Amino acid sequence: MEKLTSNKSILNWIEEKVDLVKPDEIVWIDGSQEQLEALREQACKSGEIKKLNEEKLPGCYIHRTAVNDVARVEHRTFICTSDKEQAGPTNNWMAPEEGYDLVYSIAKDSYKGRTMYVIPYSMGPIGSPLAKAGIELTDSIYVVLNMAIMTRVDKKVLDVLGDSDDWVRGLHCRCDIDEEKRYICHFPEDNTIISVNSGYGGNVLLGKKCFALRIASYQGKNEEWMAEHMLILGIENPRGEVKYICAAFPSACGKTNLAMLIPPETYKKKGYKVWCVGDDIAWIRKGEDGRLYAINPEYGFFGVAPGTNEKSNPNALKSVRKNTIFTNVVHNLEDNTVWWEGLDKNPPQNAIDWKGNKWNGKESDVTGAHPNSRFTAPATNCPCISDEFENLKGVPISAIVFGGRRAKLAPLVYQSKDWDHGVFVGSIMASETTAAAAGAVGVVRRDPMAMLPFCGYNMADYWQHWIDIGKTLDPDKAPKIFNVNWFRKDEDGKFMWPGFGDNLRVLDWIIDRCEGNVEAQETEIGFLPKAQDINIEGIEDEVNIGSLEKMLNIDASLWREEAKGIEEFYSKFGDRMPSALNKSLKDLKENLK
Ligand code: GTP
Ligand code: SPV
Ligand code: MN
Repeated sequence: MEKLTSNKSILNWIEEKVDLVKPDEIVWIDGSQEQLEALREQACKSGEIKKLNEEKLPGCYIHRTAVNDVARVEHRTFICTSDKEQAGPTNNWMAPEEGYDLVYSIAKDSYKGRTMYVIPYSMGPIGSPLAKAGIELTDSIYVVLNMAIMTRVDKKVLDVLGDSDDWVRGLHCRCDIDEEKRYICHFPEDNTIISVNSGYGGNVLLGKKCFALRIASYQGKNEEWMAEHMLILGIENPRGEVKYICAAFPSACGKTNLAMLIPPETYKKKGYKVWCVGDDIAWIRKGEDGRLYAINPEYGFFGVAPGTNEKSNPNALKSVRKNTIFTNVVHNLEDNTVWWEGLDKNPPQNAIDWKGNKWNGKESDVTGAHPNSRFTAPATNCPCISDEFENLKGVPISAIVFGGRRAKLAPLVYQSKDWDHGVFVGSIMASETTAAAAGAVGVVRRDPMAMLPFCGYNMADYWQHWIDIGKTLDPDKAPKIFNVNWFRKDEDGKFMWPGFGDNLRVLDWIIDRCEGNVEAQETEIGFLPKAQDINIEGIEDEVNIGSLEKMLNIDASLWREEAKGIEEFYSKFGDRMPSALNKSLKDLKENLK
């Protein structure tokens, strides 16, 4: 088949990998609809995907991964740098030589009898100064079809790249989906990712977490930009002005939901609108006017299915009504559609669950969809996709928001004192774990900037990078930094804040703070809203000043405990710890005395 480029660095690398994995055939993916359609047909024939009801879900497919392969595997994810210290205490590390030996020995000959698909893709709008190119080699059509939704797969990527070798190398081998031999290895010094023995999204769609966060965070450190686990949304006020916010929450903690939120009735009536630029990843760089600008490097949404419904996220639901791939959800055999827990109160009675077993929703005591089941949908399907989604320069950021799941401790919202203190607020993030990664669910773990599993280098150097970026910004132009917690619970274990669309009420306060339109009270941890400044018009039956005060309460003894946890965490980084963060921690402890 015709090669789509004459770029030597690409052709040589592919040749090397062909010698290693020995495919029967090589197919270059040009992103054309005809080619993708032929692949869909082929994958339907082999059973890799199934076509869903064309009337109800046009262009949609369902796929099941192996039962042992349903989430990211953080304990098998490695950063392979020459110096162990470069990876830092929060990453698994292997020496590059050892890493290559290990994955190559597993990948060797693994494409025999199979086809190698060569996927050229762009992270970010093609031609944007913030975009970067990648090539992924895979032996899975499912991966090709997902990459074609999640990234810009196009021959043009290669034309724009020309002879340059500034592109990220990705090799994915399904092998035997053997979890004992599953490795996701990153070689930041070589712009290379190698993933073996998995077929689950986060492990194999190499443009996403592997490139756009782990490799890109490392590139950003060296090139004065930032790659963050953040959604990007625009809030349009009744005057038609749009302010952009980036927000970092850990996996399965509400980024997609917030990015697509529908304003509460009272806001809608006044003329507020919310626009989605991105739901998972932001690449951020200083623009010519001195402000920070963000692009969404992705082209689609790889969203959590369970809990997505007409009430929680109608825009996500509309986004998955066509040209979407569903993974590990319930296959409803009654009408060849899909279902998941929390979609509605009518589970199908004649269905197949995520494990491939017969499933009767009314009688079964096991869940039908995996808690980390996902949809892969084109961003352009989203009814509230921003007009700026393809803007090559990105959108100017007014506020950065951090947040996590904390049943106690963290208030509904607070603001940092300045940029450096904001970096501290991000660095002390912690959250109860979710099903997005293999392992126990609901345990509080420290997850700075929601980047714990995604930072491609030493976390202390990453914090220093944040501080250094701040130094290049005029304080008037730097985004203001906040922390939110939608997940605080009362004594009965119930969420105190209604969340979802009502989160706009908190973003409204955040924007008011950025514009200098509202006062705040200074506390031990930062600036908090006065309860009466959070607009609860229309939800008075769920929230009142008294409950807001509880959500905004700072329990000094809990925070003193927290400070100990932070200190212990910081101590892992030794003298690499930025002094500004040590100072903020010292101030916090002093304030809590
Ligand atoms: P990743 O794709 O893994 O990065 O996840 P995400 O951060 O995009 O999370 P998502 O928006 O998919 O939400 C995950 C879960 O959190 C879903 O079950 C939601 O129902 C729930 N959730 C989202 N927002 C809220 C909220 O404001 N309040 C509450 N209580 N739950 C929420
Ligand atoms: C996450 O886990 O943060 C995700 C899904 O967005 S994955 O692609 O698996 O990383
Ligand atoms: Mn994510």
